[in-house]
Amino acid sequence: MTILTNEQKAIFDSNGYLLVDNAVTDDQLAALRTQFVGWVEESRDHLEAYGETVDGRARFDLEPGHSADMPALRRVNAPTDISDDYYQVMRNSRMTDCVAELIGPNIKYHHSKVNSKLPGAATVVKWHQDFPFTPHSNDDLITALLMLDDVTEDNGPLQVVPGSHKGEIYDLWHDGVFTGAVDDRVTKNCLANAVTCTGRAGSLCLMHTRLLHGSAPNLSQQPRTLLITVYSAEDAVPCSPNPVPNRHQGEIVRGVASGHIRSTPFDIPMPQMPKSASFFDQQAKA
Ligand SMILES: O=C(O)CCC(=O)C(=O)O
Repeated sequence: MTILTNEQKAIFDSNGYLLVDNAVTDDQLAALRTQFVGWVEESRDHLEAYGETVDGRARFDLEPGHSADMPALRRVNAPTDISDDYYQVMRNSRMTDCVAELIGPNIKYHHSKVNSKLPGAATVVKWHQDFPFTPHSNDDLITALLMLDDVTEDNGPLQVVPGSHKGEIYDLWHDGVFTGAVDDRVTKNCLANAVTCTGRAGSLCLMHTRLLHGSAPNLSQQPRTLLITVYSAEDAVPCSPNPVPNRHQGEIVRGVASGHIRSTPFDIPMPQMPKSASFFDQQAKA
């Protein structure tokens, strides 16, 4: 049985993202939420980032101002390494099925993290594309953002630029420094073309790896917690180390290991190379 309709697949192809309701069961959602509450409780015992991922980096990251009384856990790296509930949802949920229907049949796990924006959290995610963080031999990669809380216009929702996955890959280096964000001119264009992704807890935003996206601070009284999971087609081979190394990277979660490598030539702009007409320039001309 398929989950996505042909119309939904066409929307993903043309917009570069797709919102899907009820991407996990109620039990799965409850288990993910309960586990996260447990991690927040645990964070009360710490004053700085703690825990260890497979490469020795901190697993739990804290917002400035975090305290035992006002815990502000903002990131859990590789939750699938330490929670069977998170691992099972990554491997075996409607979310996994949706990804397989879009870039399958053979799908590989890359990494995951939980991003939390507590009420009043200043955390901003600047506009960027994911592909430069996880370059592969082809761009059949999906970032699946599962809402663990209701996401509204006010609690720091994800924002995307529809169709931008068909444009260029923007430089994240400025004046010789890697900023992780596109430049001010592109940011301005993103804000002018942004669409906000809201939904009930359990909803999923499936995002193409080249899609321009960002998110604003949480100015509301409601938390905003996202489980972010990156999957690739099995024949997409990583060209750089995993930014969130984990025990399960490379596991085939749907289909089979064909061992094939498929590559696509990319025009990833280098700082010294002239840039081609941007997505926005092309939009203006259309
Ligand atoms: O937490 C968010 O709102 C988005 C996170 C994101 O874009 C990322 O981690 O690449």
